Amino acid sequence: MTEKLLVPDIGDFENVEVIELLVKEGQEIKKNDPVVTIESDKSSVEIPSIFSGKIESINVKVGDKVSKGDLVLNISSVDQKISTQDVPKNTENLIQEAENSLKNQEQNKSAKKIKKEKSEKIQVVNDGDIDPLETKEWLESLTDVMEKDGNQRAHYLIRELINKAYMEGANIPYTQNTPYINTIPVSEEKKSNGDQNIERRIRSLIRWNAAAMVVRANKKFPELGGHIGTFASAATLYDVGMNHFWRAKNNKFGGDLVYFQGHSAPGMYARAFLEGRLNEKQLDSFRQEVSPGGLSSYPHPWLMPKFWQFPTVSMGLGPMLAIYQARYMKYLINRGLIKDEGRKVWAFLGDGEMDEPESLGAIGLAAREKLDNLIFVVNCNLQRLDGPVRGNGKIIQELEGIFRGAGWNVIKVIWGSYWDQLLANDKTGHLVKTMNETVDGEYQAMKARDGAYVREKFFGKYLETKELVSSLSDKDIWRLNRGGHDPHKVFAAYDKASKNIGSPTVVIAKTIKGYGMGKSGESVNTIHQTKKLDVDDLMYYRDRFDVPLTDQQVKNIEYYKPDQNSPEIKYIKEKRLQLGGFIPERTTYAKSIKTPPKDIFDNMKVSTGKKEMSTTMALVRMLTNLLRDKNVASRLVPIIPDEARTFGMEGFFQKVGIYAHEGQKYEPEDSAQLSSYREEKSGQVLEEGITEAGAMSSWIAAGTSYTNHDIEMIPIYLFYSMFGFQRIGDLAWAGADSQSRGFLIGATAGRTTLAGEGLQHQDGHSHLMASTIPNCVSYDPTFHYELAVIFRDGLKRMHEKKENIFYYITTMNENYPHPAMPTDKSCEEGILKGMYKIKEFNKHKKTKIQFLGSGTILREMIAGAEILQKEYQIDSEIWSVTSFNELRKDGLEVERYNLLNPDKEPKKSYVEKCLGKTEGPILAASDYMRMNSDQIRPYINKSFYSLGTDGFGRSDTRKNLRKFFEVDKEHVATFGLSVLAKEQLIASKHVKEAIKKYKIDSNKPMPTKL
Ligand SMILES: Cc1ncc(C[n+]2csc(CCOP(=O)(O)OP(=O)(O)O)c2C)c(N)n1
Ligand SMILES: [Mg+2]
Repeated sequence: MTEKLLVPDIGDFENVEVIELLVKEGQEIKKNDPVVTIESDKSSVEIPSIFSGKIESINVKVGDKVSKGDLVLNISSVDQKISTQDVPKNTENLIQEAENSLKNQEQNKSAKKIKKEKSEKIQVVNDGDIDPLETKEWLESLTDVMEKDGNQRAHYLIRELINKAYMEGANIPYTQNTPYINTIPVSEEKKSNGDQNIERRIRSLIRWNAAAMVVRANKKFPELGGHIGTFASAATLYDVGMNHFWRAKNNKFGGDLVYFQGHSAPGMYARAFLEGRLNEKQLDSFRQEVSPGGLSSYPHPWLMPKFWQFPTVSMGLGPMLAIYQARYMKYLINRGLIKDEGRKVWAFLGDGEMDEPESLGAIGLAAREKLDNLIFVVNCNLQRLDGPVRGNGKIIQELEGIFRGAGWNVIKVIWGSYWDQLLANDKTGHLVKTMNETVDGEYQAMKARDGAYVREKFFGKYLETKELVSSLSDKDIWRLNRGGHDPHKVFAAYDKASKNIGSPTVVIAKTIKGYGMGKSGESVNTIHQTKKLDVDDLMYYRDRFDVPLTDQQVKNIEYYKPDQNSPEIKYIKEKRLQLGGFIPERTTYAKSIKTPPKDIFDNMKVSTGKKEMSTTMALVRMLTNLLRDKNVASRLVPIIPDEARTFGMEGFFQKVGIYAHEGQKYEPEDSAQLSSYREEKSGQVLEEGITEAGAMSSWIAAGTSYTNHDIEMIPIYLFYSMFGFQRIGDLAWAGADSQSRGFLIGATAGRTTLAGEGLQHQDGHSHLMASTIPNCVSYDPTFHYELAVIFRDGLKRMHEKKENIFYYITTMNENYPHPAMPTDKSCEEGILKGMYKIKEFNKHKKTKIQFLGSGTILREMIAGAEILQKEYQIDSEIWSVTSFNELRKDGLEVERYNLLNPDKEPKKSYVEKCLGKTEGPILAASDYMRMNSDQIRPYINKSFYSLGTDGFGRSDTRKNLRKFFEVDKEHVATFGLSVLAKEQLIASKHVKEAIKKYKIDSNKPMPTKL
């Protein structure tokens, strides 16, 4: 039966042009196959067929204008058979979810209730308690409920009580905090099966070697720096993970991903030394990286590409990157690109670091997306660089409140096992009360003193607590340990964190900065920067951790590594073997992606005729083409921070869907439209919302997918160019260090091209920022074919040849016609190298000038050259400069070669090759600061002048902005004349005339001063 395929609802648009026919008459197609592409002045979308069958006739052709309801084609439809394959994806997801939820319910039912020992503890008598007996009764009832019906029931009743109180109008003070004790009660602690004695010995050796490598390096060269106190506080937190939890990547498993706290790196090297992965010579080259084999100061994959996976030392980036990494892992799973193996992402953070806005900036996303594959460990040693993190408060409680409020599973590990008995004996609750009341400044000061001081200041506060420790010696009191130094407590916390379902977990562990360093460092404000220890300190450290070194060996600051066959080395290796290999380790087994055929962008190499288009739109068209390439399509990761409509990308919503881990639980308002807001569990677009930092973190996760997930992906992050490097520069640097591969697209770029928006939106410097990153390749193309050539080359270099570079390309929102690609064979090479001749005016053969233009300003130069040709009989050659940055890189290299090889034939820079033999002075311009084009000045021995958009942007029309910044065609022509006059090639009267004619105010101050 013949069916008619009509143009569906395309939103507010009418008379939209058909730009591509994707099918032919007689062709068999399936439901949802795209049949034509239509394009408005803002975006292009494909119309899918809603029938399967054979196309009888096509009713539209390229160039036709269509509106909703117009006939596209007739199709002889085949009956739809209902098979499992035809179940719409969403329904499939619903069924799957329903099944999962049933499974979970079953599991919950069968989960045995945890019976508690009857607690004898009675809560402390609070100051405001007017009826302690009644309080006792309520508390006992609660204990009974917990014993009889379990925690869930107790929670339920408490919630009901709170609700009831609210309904009755009671004003309940809000609290996100629990008492200042461990979250996991002793009765629920899972015990480690490790050999604690041997683990302690191993840990002690790692501690020693980590400190020794820093001290040795600084003894040699005091300028090298390094940290001892941080790892000293975190050793147990890492060791328990290394011995029992973190599974390495191997041919059977994808591996857990661990973000190490940057300045705890010496500890990781010290462990790798015991594991036999690093040798003494390497440890001795800590922070001496210039010669090969040196160990980098902090985790830097660029410098140690086989070891480090994640750069973390710029505080705040680690937490954010880890959250988006965990989210991206789920994205890959939900898209069916990797298996769900229960892999985890662990991130180690400092308590001082948590003050960075980025550290907490994305924790809401982690909870919202139910990232139960994510575990934060915050090492609360109560100190940062200068002193206490919260002298007057309690960082652990503060973080607990923040994370709990955001929906995280919070596990506090405050007290070590030596406290268990004391807490059990705290019948009056005065111990917990003291713990609650003591501020971090006091906790820190106590650990810098001794047991007697703790007895007096802490336990001495109340009679009841004094009594509690009356039988303990000062030494015993001193031994009362903190949770983060107790392997049992840490193990129990990690165990619980690993098994948590439905939310991310944060383990907040209390430790001591400079743990074990005694008077020289423990809890001392200056410990962060201590990198030298004198002999006495070293002796103390050796004795404290029973490191088997003689006094002389200590004086020599020797490393200690037990024999290969020692129980310690055997144990450490065995543990890692059981966990699949070593961590950290960076490997990649990803297959490259075959670059799409050359003709994939052919439609961008022909002239658009009169049709006007922006380069942003050309890019979106290109992406649509790429989604038809079978090798590339599934690997594209379009990332947008709430700007899809700005860039005309809304067609992607329907075509590939927006990633949403829960699918779409609602019918979108625009469901009847072609570009409806479609969310799906297997959606491809990462619609990040308004978070450039988050979007960039996703880009890094996807750009390093080839190493962290062994699958090459192609992230394309489109953003307002002004909110790119300027906003997320540090993340871009970390992305570069991580060897991320992918595209950053600075859309709506150019100081004068983005009209209207004004000072804070108009970008005239992002290319200069891009040029600061060594492995960033950047381009500022003008025409669609340039974009196509650049993009395809990017795909090839990054994703087929696996070069560790990334691309920054600016695209603009100015609409103009695009010419066909010049047929000159060298054009493509020129586009990629940074410049090629696009036009020549040589009618008059008298005077000549060279114009170099970039981005949209190239068009002003062409127009300016036309004026000179027509009105002043001046010839010109016009060069499209696709990248001043790339030209400069080439120039730098050539210049260096020539200087270092004085006896060899000098090489020519590419700029020199292009312009060396040309006639006339050079005038260069772009929509960026003059510094952009000035970059190539040194590489051409000719008179060189530049125009640019130095200064603050402002809102106005494009025309007025270009006049203001003096980069419009009239200024190009006038400055062109002026340059020629200065070179004494024409009379200066022509310049004066032009200034008058084009109403140029020569007394106007520089735009930088306005
Ligand atoms: C963005 C940034 N700002 C400043 C620093 C310098 N810095 C390095 S460590 C540190 C203190 C860190 O304190 P904390 O997070 O508590 O870590 P700890 O050493 O105590 O474990 C500072 C300020 C940095 N690395 N990154
Ligand atoms: Mg700290």
